[in-house]
Amino acid sequence: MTGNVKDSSIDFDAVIIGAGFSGLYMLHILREAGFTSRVFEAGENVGGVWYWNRYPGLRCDSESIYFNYTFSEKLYKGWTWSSRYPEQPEILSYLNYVADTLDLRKDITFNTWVESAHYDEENNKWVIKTKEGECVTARLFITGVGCLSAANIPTIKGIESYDGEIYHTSRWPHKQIDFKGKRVGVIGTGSSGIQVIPIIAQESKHLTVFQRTPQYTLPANNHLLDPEYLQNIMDNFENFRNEVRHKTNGGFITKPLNRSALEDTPEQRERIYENYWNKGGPHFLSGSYNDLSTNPEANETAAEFVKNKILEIVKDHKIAEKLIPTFPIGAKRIVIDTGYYETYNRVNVSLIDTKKEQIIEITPKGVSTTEREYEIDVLVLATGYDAMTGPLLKIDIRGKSDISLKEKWDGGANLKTYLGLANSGFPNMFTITGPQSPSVLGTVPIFIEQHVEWIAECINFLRENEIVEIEATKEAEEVWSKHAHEVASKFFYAEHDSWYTGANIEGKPKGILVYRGGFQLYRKKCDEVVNNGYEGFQLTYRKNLSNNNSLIH
Ligand code: NA7
Repeated sequence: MTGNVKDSSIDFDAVIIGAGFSGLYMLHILREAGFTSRVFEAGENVGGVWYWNRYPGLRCDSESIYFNYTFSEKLYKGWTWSSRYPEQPEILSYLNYVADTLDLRKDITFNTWVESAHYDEENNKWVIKTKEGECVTARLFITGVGCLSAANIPTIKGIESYDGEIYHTSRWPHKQIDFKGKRVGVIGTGSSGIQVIPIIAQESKHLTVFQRTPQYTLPANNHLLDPEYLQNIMDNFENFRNEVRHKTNGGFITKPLNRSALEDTPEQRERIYENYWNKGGPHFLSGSYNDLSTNPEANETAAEFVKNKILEIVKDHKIAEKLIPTFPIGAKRIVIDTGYYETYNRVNVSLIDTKKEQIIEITPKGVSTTEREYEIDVLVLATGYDAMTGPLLKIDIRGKSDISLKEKWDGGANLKTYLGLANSGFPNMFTITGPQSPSVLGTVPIFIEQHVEWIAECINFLRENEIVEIEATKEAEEVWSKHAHEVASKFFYAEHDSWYTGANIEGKPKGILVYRGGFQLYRKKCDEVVNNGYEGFQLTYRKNLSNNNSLIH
């Protein structure tokens, strides 16, 4: 891999994990400010989740015009998206374009898995070790490991005995999988399943979908982007950037109507919902009535509309009934699709409701349920992720007194962070889009930019003020975690089982993993911390240290 340089130096100002959206920008901004940095990346190229996650049909559920960096006008204007919702190969090309344009690869070590990061209290440095045998030190340790990057591999009995081809959607091979003439099984009907199912149905001999929980999905209404529309954004870039960064949830510019769903007549509601359904994408929820997430009765009107759509689209009533979700709409992350419900009108597609016909085991030939054995040539696991905390807990991260992050969070049962960015007991460590930050509840690259810029400003502050150590206090963590719970409680479904709460992983304690206060409130809180002299952080000045530790270079 070109650019996969193993630097001869072993001491850096910052070590960053991950060469996705987070790691690339973090590296760039620190390098521009004169800090020495190294990125470790497990993949053989840049991209992060967009490198690993490449199943057919994969598209992002954020609109492409927002799904990029906005920090550089030149960078923004040097790239043209083709369609409303970007598909994975295009996102990956975009990140390669960024890495090339900013010449980032020379500071990235690819094909390298960070196994551990331990804080050396005596020298105020992080000691980072890789599976490949490297050991480096850094004043600052920054994780850009993604929110949805640790695959949830189901522990179904017999899975290791299966003789056919088996793929998890998040670790898709870097070659085309041939489904032609094959019997394919898909386990899981979240966003990944819902995107891959229509494509496999078209290519395979027969597709059997094993559905545990039906999910709400809305038509993406994807289309090619009008060059005039794009030109208008380019011509008004400064306004666009300001709007995206400071007035919205990272791109969801549609504001909800200023009224409750219950204020309208059923006919009026039908017209509103139909309008937003046809617009496509998540606007159905974010752009229609203002109380769908706070009032169960209002929520039920939107859920009912989608249920009726399913009954209208899916011709076989029995199949349609199986596809109707029974939980509040929006409680699990809303999915957007292209032709999902229509797929169940195909004769080569079967739908198994595994709550009624349970999966007993995977056999060498296929999937065995309480009813029968399904012979399967290719088995696709679309079973999602150990979200938010999962990617961090896969690494042996240890702070002061050799306490691991896992111990500190009690495996997740006692999850407390400061702003989702920092943790008490873990000085000089920052988690980009970490648990209890807005992370996935909006357009992720825009949220990443805010985190990266906050961290970079903080690091500059440390350098300018000869501060050797910055550490979140326990009190600040308590306050932040309480606030995260309070803002979540306004959403009547916030504790519903989903990957937002960790309930999708067997044995994982349920918690509030994402910050639901909104991006603008979050940004304001982060800015206040800075304006109040890094309130909630304990700062250790060099002059107060007996060992006169060296500063950030
Ligand atoms: P999700 O949304 O977590 O969906 C995973 C699906 O897999 C879901 O239908 C699960 O059913 C099902 N699942 C998980 N484990 C099992 C087992 N053991 N047996 C049967 N079915 C299982 O992950 P996705 O990858 O689709 O999407 C994640 C996010 O990525 C998405 O929200 C977008 O933001 C992008 P369950 O609902 O738990 O009953």
